[in-house]
Amino acid sequence: MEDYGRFLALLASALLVGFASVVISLVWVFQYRGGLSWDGSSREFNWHPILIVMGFVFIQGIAIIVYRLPWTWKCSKLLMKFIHAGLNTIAMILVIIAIVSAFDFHNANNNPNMYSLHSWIGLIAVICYCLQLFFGVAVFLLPYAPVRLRAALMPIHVYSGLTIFGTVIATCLMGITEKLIFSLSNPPYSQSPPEAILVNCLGLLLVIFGALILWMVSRPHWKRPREENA
Ligand code: ASC
Repeated sequence: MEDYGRFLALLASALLVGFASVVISLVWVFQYRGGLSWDGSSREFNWHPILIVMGFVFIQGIAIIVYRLPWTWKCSKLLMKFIHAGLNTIAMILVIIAIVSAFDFHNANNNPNMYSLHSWIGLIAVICYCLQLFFGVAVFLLPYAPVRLRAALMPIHVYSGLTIFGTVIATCLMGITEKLIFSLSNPPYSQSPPEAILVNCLGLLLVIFGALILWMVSRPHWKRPREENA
């Protein structure tokens, strides 16, 4: 592979930034927001940012680049498809639990649902992600679709996957911002208390993580070499 060292450096950076994002979301919840529970309180809502950062950002990001890992090029394409679909399935389960925690918290406290732009775009992203996974499995993993159909749909699968991933990160930024505005009052967000700085940094890391994944996936010379009949 051309530039193996540079690929590894980018991969290590992405893993570090992604891991740091998960850790910061845990610090946010445990240090500032009272931790986790499943009882309709704001501690139930706290599952939402943690599971979204873990599943929708970190695991989805890794799922996007699994085909690029050079040491997997010896593995069968089918195995890599199972890993790609499996990681996305794990992410989808975490995302569904995350959404339920937000709705459950709202309903238990008579808060309205689905009025914010965060919730509109977020729900659309979740629905598109589920459809993407369903059609991805049906067309590319199961052995039924003819090669011409696969070839015609592959650019759409790649495009919609990357669009969903970018949209998810944008949606996280909206969610983070509205949560800080809602929950910081004494001192308010505008006075930059430590929680606000920490969570702003989380948003920054999510953007950097997305930028690293999109860079790695868009370098043509880091693509898995094509096999015959694959
Ligand atoms: C697949 C697969 C590919 C593409 C290709 C069409 O299912 O493994 O490499 O679709 O056949 O672009």
